[in-house]
Amino acid sequence: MNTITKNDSFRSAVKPDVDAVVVGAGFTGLYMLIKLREKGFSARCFEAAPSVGGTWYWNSYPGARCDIESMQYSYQFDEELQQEWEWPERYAAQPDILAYIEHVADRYDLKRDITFETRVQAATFGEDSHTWEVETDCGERLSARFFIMSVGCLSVPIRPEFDGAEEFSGEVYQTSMWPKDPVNFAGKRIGVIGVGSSAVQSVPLIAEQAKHVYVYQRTPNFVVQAQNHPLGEDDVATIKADYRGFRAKAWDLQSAFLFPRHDQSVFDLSPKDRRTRLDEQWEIGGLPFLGAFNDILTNDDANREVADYWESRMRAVVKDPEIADLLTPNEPIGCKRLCSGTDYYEVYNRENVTLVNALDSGIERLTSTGLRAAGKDFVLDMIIYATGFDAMTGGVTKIKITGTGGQSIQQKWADGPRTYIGLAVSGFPNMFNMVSAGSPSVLATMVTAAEQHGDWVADCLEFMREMGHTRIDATLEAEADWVEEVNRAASASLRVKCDSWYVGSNVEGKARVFAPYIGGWPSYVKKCQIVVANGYEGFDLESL
Ligand code: N01
Repeated sequence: MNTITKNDSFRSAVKPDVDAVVVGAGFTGLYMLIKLREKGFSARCFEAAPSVGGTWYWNSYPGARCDIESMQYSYQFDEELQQEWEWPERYAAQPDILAYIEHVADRYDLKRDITFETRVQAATFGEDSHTWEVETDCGERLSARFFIMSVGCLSVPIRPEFDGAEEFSGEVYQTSMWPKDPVNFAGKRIGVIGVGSSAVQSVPLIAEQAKHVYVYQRTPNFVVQAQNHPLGEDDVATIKADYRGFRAKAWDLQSAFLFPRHDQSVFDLSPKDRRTRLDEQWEIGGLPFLGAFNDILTNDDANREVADYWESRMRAVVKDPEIADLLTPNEPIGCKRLCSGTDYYEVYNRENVTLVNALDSGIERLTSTGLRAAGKDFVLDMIIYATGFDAMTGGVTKIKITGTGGQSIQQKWADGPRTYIGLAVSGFPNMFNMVSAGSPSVLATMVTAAEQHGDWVADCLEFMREMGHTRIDATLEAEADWVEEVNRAASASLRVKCDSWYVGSNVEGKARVFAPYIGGWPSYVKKCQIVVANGYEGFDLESL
């Protein structure tokens, strides 16, 4: 007699080529591979770049570094790994992050499951087979029970299409697709378009070498001093003495990121004490500046107080008051992602740097010798686009994904992303959307989020194998409830009040929706646990 075990049934009716296809070999994709292997699932990972790293592979522009501390922006699943790795700086530079990711890929022998320089361009769910048919741009087709999108939140660069772009005869670069060979800025007139984090980090370094840098700013950003520094042996030793305890403390926090934060309103303190607190938090540097008070992102008046403080710090640096005016944003601080920089405002005191107001008439066109903006022609040898990303959803919608009933992901998300706990999309069974819209993702420490998602998905697959299920799909009701919760959480935050990539307004035609879940890391994790504890509540499970 032929007995079908539960495990056989998981693979029975139609045996796919692999259990899972993983798209992307950044932090999330690599962790997913580790977990799949640990649980005995076969997997193929496809990665467009020649090596691992995801967005950290491509964003190798001068000055690129992370705005989350290196001792936290790293994996915690393996005590040996976190003990053995040595981060040189508080905020890791891109080459150090890439070296770490390469180390992880080699340490766990992950590259043998990754096909590089290959993009997944289409995936279609088969209702009869409960598998995904996946197609790459190299012509390979394969079937997989599960389709796991580890494509990153900030991985699809956008470049505005200016008239005359093809006429420009100089060098053209984009921060998010930076060449691997060194770029020579010496003696050159360079135009940088954009003033987001990528420009904030690169402009001071480019200005040290260039003949002249013109920075084209449409909307000013708030930039705080990163206060980056080499990591002291004592600091590292203290954390490593109880790395697990340190990580556990971070898990209890809204952003899964441990830094000094104060559970007090701006108005709980006298103006003098308020200033002292802000001074202290300024000296800590980087994103922790927003931890000075608990109502900076929820109360307009509190936010204004903190923005005024920020303005006083910026004006203390920038010598020309008209330039300082131009650098002052007219929106809540922290509404856009706060930029963490090193000597950014100092750069505008240099004779070889000009800030150009590209707000009113914008960049009118590119010419053979440079560009025309603010009614003037600028002669340039090089143009650098620091113009950002189709964030949160771009990596998913770029692929031709077809779910049940022939519905495409582009149709499904036409009015904004809809997910169930960020991980699943109703009508797209057996697809998991990692660290993206509908989960804390960019509002949490991404590597921590990658591990939480990877664990959840791997456990789910194991559960399905044990139960003999071959199909899992979020119900429309559960998805609608979660979308409502995502929107409810967002509406309580000032972050919905300005244009930013969080709401998709930087991409023409994109629905304006606050994409990440801002209800906090602990409540999100708890929700994921409840879903499991209640037998994958909100999901329909089927077996072939
Ligand atoms: O992109 P951005 P980014 N004409 O979208 C301008 C992460 N990151 O790559 O604001 C003129 O912030 C645009 O102007 P406006 C981090 O999360 C992290 O710098 O739309 N200008 C804006 O100034 C960050 O938030 C790190 O008016 C145009 C700029 O381009 C996220 O990535 C480092 C324009 C884009 O800024 C994105 O940062 C780097 C046009 N037609 C990145 N189109 C760290 O960890 C766009 N712009 C520190």
